[in-house]
Amino acid sequence: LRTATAASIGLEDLLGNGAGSGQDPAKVLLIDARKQTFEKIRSRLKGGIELDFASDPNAGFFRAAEGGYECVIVSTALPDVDPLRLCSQLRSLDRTRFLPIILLADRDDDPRIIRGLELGVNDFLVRPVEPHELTARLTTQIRRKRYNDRLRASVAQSIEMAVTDALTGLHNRRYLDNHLQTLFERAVARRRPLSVMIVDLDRFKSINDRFGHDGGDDVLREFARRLRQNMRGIDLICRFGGEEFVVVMPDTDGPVAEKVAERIRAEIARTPFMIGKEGQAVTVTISVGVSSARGQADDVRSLLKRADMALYEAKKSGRNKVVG
Ligand code: GH3
Ligand code: MG
Ligand code: MG
Ligand code: MG
Repeated sequence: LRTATAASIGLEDLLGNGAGSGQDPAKVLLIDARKQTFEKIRSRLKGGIELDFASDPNAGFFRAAEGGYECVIVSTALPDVDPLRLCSQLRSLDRTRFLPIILLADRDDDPRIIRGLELGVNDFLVRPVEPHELTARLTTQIRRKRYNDRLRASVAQSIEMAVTDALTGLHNRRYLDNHLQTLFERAVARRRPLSVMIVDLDRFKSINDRFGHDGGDDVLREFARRLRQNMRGIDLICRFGGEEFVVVMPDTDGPVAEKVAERIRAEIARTPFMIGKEGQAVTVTISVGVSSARGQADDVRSLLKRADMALYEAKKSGRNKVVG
């Protein structure tokens, strides 16, 4: 699974990745009206930090939003522009929400520094900038940002893994449990149709028996791929367990859902699956039970129950069938 490695990064990876620890240089953007300030600050920087410069606050804002920077220094010396407004704009934009901001202010500018900190500025520097302090404050912000970025990515990937089936990459049952109710309520409230199909591979035990568990896994993966290929982006496709799959189709009534199911059934039966390294061709068939939401009086449990009963009918009456 693509997400497995990144999600398993340890605390050491997170902490060891700060600026100045042999990693990529950090790009920092200075927004200040005077080129002189830029040259002064750049000459006082230690290695590991690359300083860019924007003399125009609007241009600076857009460059910060384009990404690639790990910290931005906003100077209070910006004619015609409120530097604090610029800071709060950076804070409110998705692209720059987590970008550290350091306010560069004059010694007697306490009210503005305090206001900046209230607005979410991360730190401040006071002119004239002392070289060690400059590097220390920048390094702290860059290290914190790198740590937070990795932590955020790791949390997002853990969440994704918790709702993803590792074998097929489809959503898992937990995801379905969380989302079907929402999709159902939305459909009922908008008086839109909603259909569900439960798909079960026929005689799957015998595929395992003939080709081993790995061969069976190949079939499940390939089936998931074909299922995904045949459904729309708004359909919710999940591996319910074992060799059973559930597809939720918003904006789809019963007759259309049955047509979709029939198309998939025919495609699966028509095109053999290639199993194992030698690529043995195996014909696989599926049975499908379809049900549709019946408005206010209906609920998710009975919707699934009806699809399951239809599936049972399909199995009982000979398999390789769709029952609605
Ligand atoms: P039917 O047509 O009645 O559905 O027959 P079946 O053999 O498909 O039915 P059954 O539900 O009895 O068997 C399903 C088999 O699927 C049993 C189980 O070993 C196998 N299975 C469940 N999960 C996996 C998996 O992740 N990989 C593999 N290879 N097999 C699995
Ligand atoms: Mg079964
Ligand atoms: Mg089966
Ligand atoms: Mg089954």
